Formats: sequence, C-alpha cells, structure tokens
Amino acid sequence: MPLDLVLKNVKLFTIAGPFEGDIGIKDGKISKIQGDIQEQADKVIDLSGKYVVPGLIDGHTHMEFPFMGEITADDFYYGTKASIAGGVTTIVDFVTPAPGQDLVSAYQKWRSNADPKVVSDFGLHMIIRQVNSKILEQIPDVINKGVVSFKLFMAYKNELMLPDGELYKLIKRISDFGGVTGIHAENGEIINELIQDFLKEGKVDPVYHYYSRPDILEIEATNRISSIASMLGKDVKMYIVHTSTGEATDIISSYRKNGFRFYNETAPHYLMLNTEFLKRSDGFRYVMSPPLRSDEQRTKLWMRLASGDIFTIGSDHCVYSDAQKKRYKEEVPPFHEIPNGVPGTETILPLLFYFGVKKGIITMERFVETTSYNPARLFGLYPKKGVIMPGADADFAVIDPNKKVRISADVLHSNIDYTIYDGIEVEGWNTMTIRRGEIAYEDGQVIAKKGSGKYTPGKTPILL
Ligand code: DUC
Ligand code: ZN
Ligand code: ZN
Ligand code: ZN
Repeated sequence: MPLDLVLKNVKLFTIAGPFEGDIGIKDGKISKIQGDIQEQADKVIDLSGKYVVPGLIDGHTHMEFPFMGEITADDFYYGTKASIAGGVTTIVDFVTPAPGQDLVSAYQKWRSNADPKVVSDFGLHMIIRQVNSKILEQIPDVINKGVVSFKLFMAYKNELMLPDGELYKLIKRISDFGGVTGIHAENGEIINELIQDFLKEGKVDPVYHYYSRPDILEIEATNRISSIASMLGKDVKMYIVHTSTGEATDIISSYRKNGFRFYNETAPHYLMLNTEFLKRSDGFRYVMSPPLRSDEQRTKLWMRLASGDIFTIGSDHCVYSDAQKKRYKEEVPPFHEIPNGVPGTETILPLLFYFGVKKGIITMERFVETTSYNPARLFGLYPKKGVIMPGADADFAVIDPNKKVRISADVLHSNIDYTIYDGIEVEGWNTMTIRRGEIAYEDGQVIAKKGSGKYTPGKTPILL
C-alpha cells in the first residue's frame, strides 16, 4: 500500500531539537520519519527551505461566545478558518453555559455549534459559573465526554465570578476526577470597587480599564488561588490562563519547583502590546482582561517564556466588531461597557516566530513546546496531538522563514475588519497547514471545508 503523502526535505523542529529528512503520512497519521523515504506515495511535497513545526494547538479561544451582552463575531467557521490559516490545527474552545444551564446541555450546545462549522480540529474546556448539586454531579460526566479542563473566574463580578469557597469546592471536585482547573486570576471584588470610583469621577476612557485592573490584582489572585489549591495536595492540576505579569508567573513557577502541578499561559498580546494602545482613538479595540501592561511587564514575560517558566501560549481569541465594541453607538462607551476581548489565533505563529525566535529571545524548541507539546499535555490531547511520531495525527505548520508580511486585516481571515497588530511587519509566515495529512491551507487560501474539523476528546492530562 503506497503512502498517502510524503513530505520531502523537511527541516522539522521538535522539543528535542531539529531533524532533517522525510515524513511519510498514511490515513491522516504520521507513518514514518526517516532520512530518505523512497516508498511510493500518492503525493509528494518538497519542503526545501521551509521550517516545519507540529500544528499549533491554540488552547484558548472563544468562538460564538456570549459575554458582556454580545456574542463574539467569529463563529466556529470564521474563527477556525483564521486558526488554520495561522498554522493552528487544533483549538480548545471554552464551553460557556448560560446562567442556570447545566454542563451536559451546554456541552451539547457547543458541539452542535462547532461540529458543522469547524475547519480546524477542536477540543473543549468547560466554564463553570455557578455551583449546585447538578453541576457538581455532571463534572465527571463531561470529563467522560472528553472535556477534561475547566475554567473558573475570580473576576467579572455579577457575571462569571465565583467566591473562594466555591472555587475550592470545584477545584477539589475536578481534581477528584483527574481534570485540570484553569483560573482567570484577577481580584474581581477590588476591580469592581475601582470601576465604581472611576465612574463617579467621570473617568470613563478606555485607559481606565487598565487603571481599574492593576498588576497587583492579578498577582494577589494568583497567590490566593495557589494557596487555596495547594491545600488540596500535589495531585491537583491547575493552570492560570492569560497571565499578564512576571510576578504572577513567578508565583506559579515557585509552586511548580516545590512539586505542585501548577502551570500558566500567556497570550501574544501581552508580549507584543502595552497600555499606550488604550490611549489611541481606537483604544476601545484593545480592551481585554487582564489589560495590556507596561513594557517592563512585556519584557518580564518574554524572559519567562524563554526560561520555560511560562508553560503555554494561547491566543484568547475573542473577537468583537467595532460596532459591538462600541455597543452600536457613535461615541466610545464607558470603559466598563466595552466587551472584553481581542483577535489572536491567526497571528500566534508569525509574532512568536519573528519577535521571539528570529530576534533571538526564544529557541525553536521553546516555540514548539509552548505552542503544541505543552498544550497537548495540559489538555489531554497528547500523544494524538502535539508530537511528531509514528501514530500521531499528521498536523503541521509549514513556515517560510524569509517571507515578509505587513500584518493587516486584509491578510487575515477573521470576521472583523481590523487587527490589533495592524502595520506590524514580520519576517516568517505560515505558508501551508497540514491537518490530519490533508492540505488545509496554502498560500493565503483556506482549502479545508466547513465542518471538516474533528472533535478531539481530551484524556486525563499527562503532566509530571
Ligand atoms: N478576557 C477577555 O478579554 N475576553 C474573554 C474573557 C476574558 O477573560
Ligand atoms: Zn451523572
Ligand atoms: Zn479569562
Ligand atoms: Zn479567555
């Protein structure tokens, strides 16, 4: 039986270093990796001059997300088209139950939204916004459906925030069934106080979004939840999503050095942009939580990405059109009414490659580790995803390391007409995405069909 596809002259990057040779693919899976494959194949692609990495796993997206009175503009079709174009072969999206909705029916709703539309493969996390006996009972039920990672909020009072006692109860329950708990770590009580104070003083511009959510409130919440989770012992798996400060990263790292399975993620916008963007006339586009921080914090995050203290990169892709961001008004609304979220799934690869690898801050090994290997392990997708070895899904991003691109909405695939990285120039761009052995994207064109992505259930996360 001939192979389906052979990738020739591949310069492949793995967590263990580079490899040069050929990759044979059969039935959507990697079948062999060797210096020179002579075997018959239906199709052969010569990748000389390109860099090949495992398909990225974007472990943090919000497609069709109902939040702050709006539903995000990227549905599972547009959103995963953007992912695939950016070399992301798998997303892990957040199931968000409606107030009062149980977890199993929220899971079913997410599958019925996603399955007919997805272009990339996808896994699911579960947000829990309230605690009752049915919710607690259904935690093992959704874990059995492959939803092994959860997200709990310490902020967004009156919408998603949970008090410490409920956080404790949920982390314990999730952990009892082998799941991993993600935490949005910001002190929502104090943020709420600061918001009210600014509004009373008439301080409503987007930059007050930042002033109402100072660094210390992320650091405090990270410290508090780490203390709480540590009471439950060293088998508890917890990760802090979208960390925006070096100090919060250091708290997590020091627990990890003491044997706790605590991890954290950062997002590209915290590496790339600073608070000044909130002061622009289009500052409303840059409202996300946690907020953009100082250049000092950006540097701290890059350093911790390089050192391995930051475990994963997730985009927090959560897209609102300008009209949604402005709540359909002429004037920019007060900062606390602007829906929180920014695009990002399509630009993880070029930003991290150019500003990280090409600028000499991180290695290709670290690139691969934080964008595929670690998210695969954390979200229970390993070793089907996130690793290049026989039997694993044949998911790859093919980077042209010399291709120069000026980023603009025109070159991206989201369902909005702006990007927060407008005008930024990079050298290095994803030119082909291979998803389960098929060419899903090539040279600006998304080829994979609507609904051709697959649900990839998570298994108990493999973490040392
Ligand atoms: N932060 C955002 O910016 N958007 C979605 C939810 C969140 O925590
Ligand atoms: Zn049950
Ligand atoms: Zn969050
Ligand atoms: Zn998010």
